[in-house]
Amino acid sequence: MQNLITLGEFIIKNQQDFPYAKGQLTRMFNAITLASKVMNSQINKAGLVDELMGKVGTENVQGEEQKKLDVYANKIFINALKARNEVCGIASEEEEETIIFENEASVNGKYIVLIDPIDGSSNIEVNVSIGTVFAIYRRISPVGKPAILEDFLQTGRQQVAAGYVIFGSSTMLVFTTGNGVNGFTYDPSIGVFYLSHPNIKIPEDGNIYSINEGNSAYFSDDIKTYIDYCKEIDADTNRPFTGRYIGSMIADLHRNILKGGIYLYPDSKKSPQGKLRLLYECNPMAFLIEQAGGIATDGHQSILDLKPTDIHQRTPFYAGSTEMVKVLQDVLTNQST
Ligand code: AHM
Ligand code: MG
Repeated sequence: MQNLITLGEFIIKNQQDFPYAKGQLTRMFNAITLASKVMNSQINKAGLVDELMGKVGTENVQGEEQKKLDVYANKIFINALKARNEVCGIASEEEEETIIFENEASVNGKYIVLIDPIDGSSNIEVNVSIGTVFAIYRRISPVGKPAILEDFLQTGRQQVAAGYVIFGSSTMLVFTTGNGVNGFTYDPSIGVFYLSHPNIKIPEDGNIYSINEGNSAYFSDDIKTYIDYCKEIDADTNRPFTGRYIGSMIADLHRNILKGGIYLYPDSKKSPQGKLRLLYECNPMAFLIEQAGGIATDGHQSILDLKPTDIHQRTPFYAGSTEMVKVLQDVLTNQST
């Protein structure tokens, strides 16, 4: 590590780039980092503590089984954000309805947070990387009153900040406030996040493709054509590409952002709208990827320009290195590869 700069110092030093009140951003990030530290400590003992492992026996609104850690993380992030009164509403993968705070302090909050508290839940029990992903918006409804649904249904372009925490071989927070992307690595022995990855840029080209190829039978011909292209031998374009798929979107994208690559979760006969959720998975990752110099698209347009109609809606999602995503876009618009 070259420069010992903490996350707190970095936010204070760079908050002039944030176009709104500085203390508010600091307090929201304090909430997110505090909750991340709690999660880090809990995840590290997940195999030891029964209360954290396994299923709750309930399903979330997506019809997916909730894991104990999903429910725990949801509670921790909501409570940390609620306690700081900057946020007037939260939408979470684990909550069917939006959470709209009605207490006097919170109705004056100017921000909305959309969050997937644990992404990659299927990996919890097998000690593989999982993460948390969040998007922050300014509310559009007047302060002083409870938030309204339209506050949550803004396009991804309106995000004022977004980020993810990856709980991997180390824990990292990666975020943007619209002025580039920076990554901070957590030192659990002293409880501090340090700037470890300043000004992250995704390589313009790469040779990693990440897709659940087991679903191939359900894919469109275009996606099958693109997968065949990834596997062809061609020295000029460094093919065949390397296949890497963790099954935690944050971990797959984190690797591809650092190394160069493309991530695909298409619509298919199995998942007609795709699987990933626009508001709290794809939008924040798309904001980060565009800020890092890459592309995130639903195959037709930038993810950030999609107009949401439902807090839990899904979208096809293709994201990564510019040159790689462009080739995919050519295939999807039926141009030759
Ligand atoms: P989750 O938020 O319920 O964990 O679901 C999202 C996850 C992504 O992290 C991952 O990329 C994808 O689902 C994996 O899905 P599949 O098992 O269909 O490949
Ligand atoms: Mg989840």
